[in-house]
Amino acid sequence: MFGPTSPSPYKFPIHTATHPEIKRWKSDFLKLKKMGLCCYTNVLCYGIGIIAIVFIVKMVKKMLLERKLARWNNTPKDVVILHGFPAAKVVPNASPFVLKVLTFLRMANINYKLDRKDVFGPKGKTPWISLNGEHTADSQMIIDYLRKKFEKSLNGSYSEEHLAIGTAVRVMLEEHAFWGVALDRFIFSGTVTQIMKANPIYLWTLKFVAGFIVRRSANAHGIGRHSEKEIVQLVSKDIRTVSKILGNKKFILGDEPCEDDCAIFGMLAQFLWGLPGSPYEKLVNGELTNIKEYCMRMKEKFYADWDYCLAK
Ligand SMILES: N[C@@H](CCC(=O)N[C@@H](CS)C(=O)NCC(=O)O)C(=O)O
Repeated sequence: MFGPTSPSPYKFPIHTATHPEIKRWKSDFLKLKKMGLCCYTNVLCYGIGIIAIVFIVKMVKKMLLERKLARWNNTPKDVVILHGFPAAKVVPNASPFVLKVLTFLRMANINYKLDRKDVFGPKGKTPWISLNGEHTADSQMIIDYLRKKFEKSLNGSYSEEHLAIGTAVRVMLEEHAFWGVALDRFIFSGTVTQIMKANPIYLWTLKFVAGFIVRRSANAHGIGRHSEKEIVQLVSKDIRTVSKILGNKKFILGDEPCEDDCAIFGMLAQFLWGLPGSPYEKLVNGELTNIKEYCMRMKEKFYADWDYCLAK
């Protein structure tokens, strides 16, 4: 037991502030404190730096977007400018969403012009349109906007119940089967380099960059986590479902096309013409004859100038 009078078990008096060992501890402690402070300061500086860079990038992006939109503020009155990719060698547009809007414009007899330079719009995607100084992005929002603006309803006398079937088919194709197009074109078969008209360096860069975006987005969606075989099975099932719903009808709901036929054609045309050599092309070119006939019918009705569109 130690008491105030018992001898210290330590070899030196630790309470002596001047003892060299204590002095060294003190200085080590001060050094550590300094280092810690430095560490905090560094983290703070890096944090501020990163926030500043993010802010600057956002501002520059915003400025560039404003400039881009300003270029399209004064266009001919009531002429829709449809911004999108240039025509591919095999379809008037390799984006099913651009082809959808293009088909709508033709179906509704609305004057339009194509712009192939400012491809990506206010939401960072294609298509988008400019009309009388207003800009709209997203194919479905574009169609909703144009329908109201030009008072064009393309849904004829179809009942609400019928129209709901068209919408369900459209959404299945756009939100699910679309990944079959993107993954095959940029990752599995990589046919984007075959179907687009551009120099090889540009095309290989596009394949690499867009391939990275497609892979990342498909993973976020969930479908990209399956194997190629599983994805082909899932997407083929979608196409078979459309084939069953279509049956012997001329268009998705009957003898006349409806608004959703624009989107349905925009996507099915990719499977038939836009993915050469893919399992989907084999499916619609072989077994699912009604899908092929449907595409041919839409093509004849709305693209009498098909070859001209491809050559432009
Ligand atoms: N929901 C959009 C989809 C448009 C879309 O995904 N476009 C693709 C080209 S087919 C795109 O711009 N992708 C670029 C990206 O995701 O960053 C629409 O209907 O317009």
